[in-house]
Amino acid sequence: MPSKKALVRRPSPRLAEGLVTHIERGKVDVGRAVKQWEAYVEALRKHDWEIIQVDPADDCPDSVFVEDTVVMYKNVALITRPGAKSRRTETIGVEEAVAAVGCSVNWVWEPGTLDGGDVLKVGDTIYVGRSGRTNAAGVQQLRAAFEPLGARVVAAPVSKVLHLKSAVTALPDGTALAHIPSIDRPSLFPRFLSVTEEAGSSVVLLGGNKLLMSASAPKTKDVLTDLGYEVITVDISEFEKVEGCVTCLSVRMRGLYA
Ligand code: CIR
Repeated sequence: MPSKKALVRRPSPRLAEGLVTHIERGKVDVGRAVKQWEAYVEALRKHDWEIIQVDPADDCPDSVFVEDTVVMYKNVALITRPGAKSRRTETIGVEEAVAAVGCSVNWVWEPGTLDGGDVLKVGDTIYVGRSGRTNAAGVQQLRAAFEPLGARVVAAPVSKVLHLKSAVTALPDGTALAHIPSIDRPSLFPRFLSVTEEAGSSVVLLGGNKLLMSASAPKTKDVLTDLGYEVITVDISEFEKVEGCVTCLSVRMRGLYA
């Protein structure tokens, strides 16, 4: 069985100060968030993911959203340059963690900005959101890093939500799982299944037909279960209050690393 590793990072005690851009700020219960995070990590572990904990970055309120700091393709880890200045130092511990796993490491440089939440991989197609966080130079640098390795990079305007993956992720067969009202250009995705709940557009592929998704999208869970998927839900309400979704709490690596 190919090895499955997931990077995660324990929530900062300052999580409640996390950035909020497109939603009303809710009151975050940090103690509850830590319990939810532990259950999320346990769900990955239970489905054969080896957990790699990045050193916590307690001074960075958004550091639990580790997905935004690195993009993996083949054996290369592209360390991002997050669009929000308050998040820039989050990459330091992540760099160490991916190097320790044996990845080749590359970086996004100024003036580029890129958040991993804007990067959706479907096989060798890499969709990248040109969002409030990811700029044109960031898109260009992603292309320069991964196209020589065999990726096809497709840029997608994102104006209605924080990140591309706030509105669309992909099922194991490559079908885009999409909340259409949140997507600027749905026509960029050749085959999509539209869902009515915004949180329903975000799934983590656990392996085989198993999907991990937020408990706040019960109708989507029913739709996906009815299509033959085994859906595991986790309560991530405290992270949703600061615009997090189920993908952003981990970085999944499949097989190709050290
Ligand atoms: C932020 O605004 O950066 C955080 N409060 C939320 C980041 C969520 N990341 C993600 O969905 N990939």
